[in-house]
Amino acid sequence: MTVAGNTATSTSNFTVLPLITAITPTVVLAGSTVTGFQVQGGNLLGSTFTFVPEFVPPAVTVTSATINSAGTSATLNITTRANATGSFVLVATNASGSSSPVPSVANTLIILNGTADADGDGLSNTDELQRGTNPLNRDTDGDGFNDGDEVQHNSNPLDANSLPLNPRMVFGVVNGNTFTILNNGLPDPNLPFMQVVSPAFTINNGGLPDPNLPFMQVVSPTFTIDNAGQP
Ligand SMILES: [Ca+2]
Ligand SMILES: [Ca+2]
Ligand SMILES: [Ca+2]
Repeated sequence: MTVAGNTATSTSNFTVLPLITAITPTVVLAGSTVTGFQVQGGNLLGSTFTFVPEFVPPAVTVTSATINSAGTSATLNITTRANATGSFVLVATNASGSSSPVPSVANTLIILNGTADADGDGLSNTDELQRGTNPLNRDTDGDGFNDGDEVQHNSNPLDANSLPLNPRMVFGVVNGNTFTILNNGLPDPNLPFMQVVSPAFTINNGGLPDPNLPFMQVVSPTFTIDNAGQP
């Protein structure tokens, strides 16, 4: 036989098992039909496809499978049963045997409940699959703002360069360029933990005010908290 241009010989017969190297998509909803489910791999000719573990009734049903002539890919149509959630491994079986049933990123299909929010980012799993965000990652584009906050504040959760116009509204914090707290006093050993003991206490916020801030937030570039009283 020839593998990757190298010819190997054997004095005994051996079989080449079906191999699955990738599936697309890897996350689907319970109670749905997926057409054009893609399988990549090798030695797939003559294979039938099943998802394990197999339940009665089945959680995932393969309704059709078309394998390319090279045996390197297949296109399936599948349906998932309502309320059947969890992880399932796609296994290809032909006359030579079966592909690995060991779960890996290459062969594992995750089925989610559409109305749930698996990653807790404020968007339902159904909403995320429709938007193209990852229902298993709070921050799909990795820009520090979770998917639900980005949608709520009109930035693109799929573009790390698209940020909420007013990050303060998301985090509820001051984001000025400079923020300093000076406390020159020495701590009093008799005070409860974490109380301030200095007669003067200053917070210097070098950032510019945001006109969109809610009422009662500080808008001066510099503000001071003076604690002259006794604790
Ligand atoms: Ca979510
Ligand atoms: Ca998400
Ligand atoms: Ca984000």
